[in-house]
Formats: sequence, C-alpha cells, structure tokens
Amino acid sequence: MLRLRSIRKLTTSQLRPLSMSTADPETARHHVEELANSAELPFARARIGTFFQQAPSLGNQFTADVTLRNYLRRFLPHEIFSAVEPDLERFGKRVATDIYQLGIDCEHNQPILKQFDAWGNRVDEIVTCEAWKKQKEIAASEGLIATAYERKYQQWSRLLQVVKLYLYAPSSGLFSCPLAMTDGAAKSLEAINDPALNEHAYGHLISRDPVSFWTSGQWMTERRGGSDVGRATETLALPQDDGSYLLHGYKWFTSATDSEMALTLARVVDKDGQPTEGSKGLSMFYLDVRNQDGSLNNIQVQRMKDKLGTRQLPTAELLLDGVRAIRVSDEGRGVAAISNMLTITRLHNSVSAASGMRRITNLSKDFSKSRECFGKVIHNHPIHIRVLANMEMETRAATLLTLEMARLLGLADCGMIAEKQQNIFRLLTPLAKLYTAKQAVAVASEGLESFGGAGYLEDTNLPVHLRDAQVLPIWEGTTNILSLDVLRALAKTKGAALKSFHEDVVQRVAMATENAQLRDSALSVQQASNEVLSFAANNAALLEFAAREFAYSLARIYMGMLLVEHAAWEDATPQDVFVARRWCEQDLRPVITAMKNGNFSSDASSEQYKVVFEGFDEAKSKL
Ligand code: UCC
Repeated sequence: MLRLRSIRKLTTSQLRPLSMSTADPETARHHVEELANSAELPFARARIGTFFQQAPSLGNQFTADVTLRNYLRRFLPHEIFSAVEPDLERFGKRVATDIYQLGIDCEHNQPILKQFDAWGNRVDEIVTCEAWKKQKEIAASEGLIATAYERKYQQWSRLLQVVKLYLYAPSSGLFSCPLAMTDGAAKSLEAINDPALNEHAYGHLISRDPVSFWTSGQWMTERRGGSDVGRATETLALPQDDGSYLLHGYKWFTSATDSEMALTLARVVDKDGQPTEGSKGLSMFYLDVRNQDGSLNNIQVQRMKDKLGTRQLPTAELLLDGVRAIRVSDEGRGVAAISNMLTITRLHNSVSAASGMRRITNLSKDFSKSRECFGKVIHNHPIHIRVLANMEMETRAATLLTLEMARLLGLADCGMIAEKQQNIFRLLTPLAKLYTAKQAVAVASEGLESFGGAGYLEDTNLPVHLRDAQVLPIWEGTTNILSLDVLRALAKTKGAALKSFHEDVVQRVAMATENAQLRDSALSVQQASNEVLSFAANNAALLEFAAREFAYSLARIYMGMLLVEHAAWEDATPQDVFVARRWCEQDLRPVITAMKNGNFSSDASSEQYKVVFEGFDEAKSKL
C-alpha cells in the first residue's frame, strides 16, 4: 500500500518510477486508482493543484513614496509639512484600500449611453456606476480641487493639491480626467472673476460639499481633429438679444460628458451671419450642460466613444443644437483663453503619468517579493532588479518634474512668481506633458512584462495600466503638437524662456559640482544645457524639424537637474545619488547627437520621406 501522505510531497517525476516499478501489474493499477481517487493528490478531477501565484498588493502610497515625501520635506516649511503629513498618510492608506477598490469597480462597470426611454423619447442619459458617483463625492470631500483655491497654505496650496491628486489618480478609475478639466475651468473662471459666474459656477467647482460639487468638461475637439483647433472648429455662436449666444456644432470628443458645465470654443457670426475663419475667429464660451428643469441644454449625445483605455470615463460625441452659452473671452481670443485651461489639464496629464508609473512600479516590486523563478524569489535576480531600478528611476524623474511644476504654479496662483520662473513654467508645461506621457507608456509596458503572462490578463487588473497610459501622449496635445508648443513658448518670450531655463539649470546644480559623487552628473547637465542653448541660437531654421529631439533634450536636462539637486540635498540618501548618476549617464541632448549624425541635414527630410513611402503607393495601386 502506498503512503499517500508521503506521495503528496513527491514531485511528478518521482511518482512515476515509484508506481511503474511495482512488479505486479494488477497491484500497480490498484495503486494508481487509489492515488487518483485520493483527496490528497494535488492534480485530480476538480482539483487544480496547490500552488497559486500571489496577487500583488499595495502598501500606504504616501509612506511608500520616498521621493514624494522627501520633496515635501525639502521644500515645505516645517510647520506646514507637520500639519499636512497626517492627512497625506491617511489618504495614502485610502488610495490603497477603499478608493483603490472603487477605481477597479469603475473599470468593471463602464458607463453606457441610454438614448431612448421605453416609450421612444430621446433621453440621452449617460449611466454611470455607483463607484464613479462615489469618486465624485470623494473628490469633493478630500478637497482635490478646493485645496488649490482655498489657499489655506498660500503658495504651497497648489503643491499640496497636486500631491493629493498624484496619490489619487491611479485609484480614481479615471475620475482624474473630469478633475483635470474641473481644475482647468476653476482656474479660468477665477481669472475671469465675473461675479455672476462666480456665484453660479465657480463656487461649485471648488466646493468640498459632495452635494454642491460640480465637474466641468472642456470641449475642444471636433470632427476635423483636436490639434489644429483654429481650422478645425466649425461650431457657430449666434448672438442673442440678451447678450447670450446659441451654439450650433458637433463636438467629436467630449470627455466626462456627465459634467454639470463645460468650457468650449465657437465662432461668433457677425450681423451678416458670417463667421471669421481661423484661430482669430474663435471665442471661448461657458455653458450649463442641463437646464434648470434637468433637461439637456439643447445637446444631443450622439454616441459613446469605444476607446482602447480610459473606458471608465464617459466620452461622447455631442450635437450642439442651439445650446445657450455665455462668451467668457474677448471675441477672437478663444485659443489664448482656453490655453490657460490647457496649462492645467497638461499638468494633470503629467500627474497621471508620474503617479501611474509609481503605481505599476509599486505593484511590480511587490510581485518581485513573492514570485519564484529559477530557484529564487525574483527580487534576488539582479537582472530583474535592473529592470525595476530603471522603472524606479523614470518614476522619480517624472515625479520631481511634476512636483516642481506644481510648486511654480503655486507661486503663480498667489501672484508671487518672478518673470523668470513664469517663463520656465511656460516652457516646462509642454515639456513635462510630452516627456512624462512617453515615459508612462514605456514604464506601464515594462511593468506588465514584469508580471509575465499575468500582466496580459484582464482579470489581474493589470492591463488597464497600459491601456490607460496610452491616452497620455494623445489627449491634450500629441508629442509633435507639444514639441511645437515648446517653440511657441520660446517665440512668445523672444528666447527668454530658454535663457531662464538654462540659467536655472546651471545655477541649481552648481552646488553639486563640489560633491565628488555628483560632480560628473552636474557637469553633464550643465554641458548639455549649454549645447542645447547654442543649438537653438544657431539653428533657428532647423528647430521645427528637430522639435521632438529638442524637446526631449530639454526634458532630460531639466529632470537631470532636479535629480542632481535632490541628491545634493543634505538629507538625501545614497539611492538618490545613484538615481541621479544613472539618469545623467544617458544622452541628455539627443538633439545634438541627431545633428552630429546628419539627421537634420538639408536632404534628411526628403530622404526620410522616401524611406517612409518606399513601395507604398505602388502597393496601393496593385489592389
Ligand atoms: O479636449 C481634449 C480631451 C479632454 C480630456 C482632458 C483630460 C486630460 C486629463 C488627463 C488626466 C487623466 S483633447 C484636446 C486636445 N487638443 C489640444 O490640446 C490642442 C492642441 N493644439 C494646440 O495646442 C495648438 O498648438 C493650438 C490650438 C494652441 C494652436 O492654435 P493656433 O491658433 O495656431 O495658436 P497660436 O496662434 O500660436 O496662439 C494663439 C494664442 C497666442 O496668444 P497671443 O495671441 O497673445 O500671442 C498664443 O500665445 O494662444 C496662445 N497660446 C498659448 N498660451 C497658444 N498655446 C498656448 C499655451 N500652451 N499656453 C499659453
């Protein structure tokens, strides 16, 4: 008789010789049957084995984030840090527990559009889940917008708001998107400072009361696309006798369509019924999504968008069929006015990118502590740790840049920003958005890979990280559009933005040149900044063609500066030094490398065109 308890401990390969070596075939068959029927055999009938991988889990997301905590310790006055730390710790726990679960619920219970009621009436109701509604309550009660506008901590209020948004975004089930637009709208309405609008809308946007809190949409993109807004906007605004307008148009991509209000662009028609073409014909409008009786403000929700990711978020196509609206910019100043909103939503994009990287990196780290492979738990494989260390480095760089932008915006909010800092902030906005978005996609992809096959399975709740990250380089301006915006920032300031940027970089790493461990990194950053400054000064005609590499260079240099500065801080850890050094070992000025390699030579553009379309047109004609 086989001893089943001891057999359970045997591996499959050990079992085979044991049963096969039994001399009498009848006895052997009996043993095998007995084994198969045993409750203790790990693989039999309905039993599926005894080993299961451990799902990754999160710790306190504030406590776990050394870079975030140390940035706050470094910059915040001590008494403010002490005052806010308990709240951040409490929130860091919530975003890893109840709010995290709500975020997952939002992904599993996606919004739907109910266009008609049972009797055939057009109702256009966007049905969202309970978790989405709870996210809205949380956003209000946690002050995720209010914190920036109450200014309880003066210029630090914006940074503290961004820190909470950063903790919140990866658990928000994409409620971070309506919050981005709400923040942008709040900033715009604050600047407009119209008493009637303040009372009607602004108070709702910055409310901590879940009942009174509103979110806002930002409706820019029409059928012709969302980049060249000046040419693509077809929506007309018909002036009314009471000073309001009726909007007629079709908004192609409106996120968070369940919001209470929106800011949008339209073309005012003159008394002959003619609009002005191009950007100069655009004005910005405020509108309520619903009338006081709850009916839609002459808006039809045509259909919901079927998106790769951000599926938690209702995004729809809207027909504006006489929507009553108020013009809130000067006539023809719509693009400039909505750009102020874009500045905020682009910062939110960076927040989502940095915090998304932090989240997937934390999950990957946790998994590395339990997953066993080739005889070791995988955090003991240096090759795996190298991957995680790289994810950690990208995350830290993105986090520092995002926090730095929030610090500068806080100064601007309170009228305390110097012109030089304002120029830097203008330049950093597109840089941070475009670079962190690319990092977020790469880190999310690496993160999924670190889970092996589990990272590819929807019910692990992991793939959503990559699907959601992919929107970050697309919405709020693609990488090329933002690279061109970098040039716009230089042109608008007549080069002062780049000069301020360079001076800031050189000055802030100066101290680190005295530090033996950081000297080389600090010098690399300074040298790269010098080279890029001189590239811009001497190659004005090339800048548009080279805009991507130019922007990447500036982003890497500024992130390098921030990492080196952080590592030179008196309380920095050896790990801060390690990360700063690794960052600065990469090519910090790819635009110079590309230039030296002849990538921007006079025939480079036509050569690239030929490469792209070699054999392409002929193939089409062969169909
Ligand atoms: O709506 C969308 C989806 C919503 C989802 C939001 C959620 C995000 C949250 C994420 C967290 C989860 S997507 C919409 C995507 N579309 C865009 O972002 C627009 C992209 N295109 C651009 O940015 C273009 O570069 C345009 C539209 C700005 C180009 O238009 P123009 O007419 O050619 O621009 P101009 O003529 O260069 O500039 C017109 C004025 C100038 O001011 P003045 O006249 O005083 O010189 C510019 O300086 O606008 C000013 N301006 C700016 N000011 C232009 N861009 C900016 C800027 N970035 N900052 C300040």
